Amino acid sequence: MSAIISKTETEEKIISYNPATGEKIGAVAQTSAAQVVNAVENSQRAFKSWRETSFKERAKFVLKAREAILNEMDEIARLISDESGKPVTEAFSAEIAPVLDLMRYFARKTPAILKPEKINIGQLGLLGRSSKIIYQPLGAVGIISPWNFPFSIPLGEVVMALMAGNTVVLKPSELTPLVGVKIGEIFRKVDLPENVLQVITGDGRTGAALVEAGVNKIMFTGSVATGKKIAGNAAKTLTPVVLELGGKDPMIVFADADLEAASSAAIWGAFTNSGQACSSVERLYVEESIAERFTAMIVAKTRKLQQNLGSIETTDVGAMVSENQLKIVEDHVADFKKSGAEILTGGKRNGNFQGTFFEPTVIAGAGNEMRAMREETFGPTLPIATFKTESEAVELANDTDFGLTASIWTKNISRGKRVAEKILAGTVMVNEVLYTHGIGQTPWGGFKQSGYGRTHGKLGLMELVAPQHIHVNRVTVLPNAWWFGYSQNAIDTFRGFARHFSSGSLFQTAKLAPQMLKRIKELRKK
Ligand code: TXE
Repeated sequence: MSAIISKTETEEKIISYNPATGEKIGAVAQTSAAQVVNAVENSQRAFKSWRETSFKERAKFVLKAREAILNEMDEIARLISDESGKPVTEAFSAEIAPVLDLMRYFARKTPAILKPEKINIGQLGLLGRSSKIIYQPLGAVGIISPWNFPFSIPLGEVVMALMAGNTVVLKPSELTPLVGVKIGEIFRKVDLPENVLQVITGDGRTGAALVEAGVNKIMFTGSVATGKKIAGNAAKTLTPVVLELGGKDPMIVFADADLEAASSAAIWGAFTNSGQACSSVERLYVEESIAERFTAMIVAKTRKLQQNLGSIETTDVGAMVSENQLKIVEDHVADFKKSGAEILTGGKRNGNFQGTFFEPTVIAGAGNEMRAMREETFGPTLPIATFKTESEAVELANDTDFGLTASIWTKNISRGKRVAEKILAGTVMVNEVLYTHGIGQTPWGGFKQSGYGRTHGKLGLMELVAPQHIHVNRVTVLPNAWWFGYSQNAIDTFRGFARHFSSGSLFQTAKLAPQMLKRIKELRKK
């Protein structure tokens, strides 16, 4: 059963609010450092038996949890929307549907992905030896997750960690703790063995305590600043970390692109989840010859977006998660204005609401020298800049500290692929934008300050296991030529190893046979 710690020694509580209305929707405990240590110890104990379970048994729990989610999908979507401010439609499209697909995929495919692998050691003189890699679970994995996709990010990682044979301690964001608690409840409902998954609520202090509590890996998604702190603290105990940090993702639109599709993609890429996605379009580079027409299409489409409470089905853009987040957007919009860019639509808080709504904002005349084009905004802004040549577009797109995703629009697919390979980002899409986190089969992670390591896909699963090399020698009757009993004869043999054996050629290695025999005889005598 997954334990949800509900009381702290200090009785300190975290209140969860609906950011669209300001209503209080619940309260959870601020888990203390001592409780975190206790949770990790319990996790390590549970690991001893969980690691012995078969893939089939693990999959059974994951698939049952999947059923449980399907059964209460509407309530879960509503909770996600209420706690984060996002439209309930996006709770389905960007969180529930993709994570259910991920659950099915890893429940079925983990055994194949983690199948022991034979290595061809290819050394003719090593006959009788064989090598293989097996994948061992790591132990207790700490997952520290953000508020922007409070269901799909942590749940996807939980499922992958469990399938690989690890136990998990999950610390959801303090802004969306109830969704995190819900994940714990789902697994409790399907009778996951005790302490295999524990959800500990709390703020950054609880997260920091988890990093230092003796977990075997930390999977972190959040800001660059916190990522750096976590990497520093984890280094003290050599705890490995995967860091999925922010982005300042570029979209490049060439003149030959399908402009109808590209303009719809641009506004969705910039404004979905109120722009609070690490792979949001935060910089749009348009080829100069079509810039005016394309910008007009974007402005017209943006003005048609419905901004409203997330609970209303026709809402396109909901509230932002917090006042703090909204203030960053206000600051960046002010920076754009001050730097000479032009606000074409939006640009301010939406005064029709009490909550944290910022109008979808389109900005023309942006340039990479502006601060707001360099720092992550994480809000509903779409700054547009222009370029003249393909190489200029690549240069502008790469002129950033980040490198999570990028998007290229052209009807010329070979050009799209050529440009894609020049962009320094973990994922580059041609004629697509933002969404591949929703394909659990594909790797997710960044270059540069966007972090390191991967979540999702085969590479993500590999982060959750320790590859172990097993080497077997079936022929022990002959001594190894390189063992002690060094002599001139040994040196001659090793010289032969260097000249003939390491060439990989059967013919060359055969030449070494008389010298090898001499050496073996010598060793036998000793
Ligand atoms: O993130 P934090 P915040 C970016 C985005 C946003 C900014 C700040 O630019 O404006 O980050 O968001 C836990 N040790 N992204 O303040 O602080 C914290 O409790 C261990 C990008 O919400 O990074 C929460 O669970 N853990 C991003 C988680 O870290 C600590 C998603 C994230 O919080 C900790 C979210 C510490 N010292 C924000 N301090 C993305 N990559 O998608 C905090 N935490």
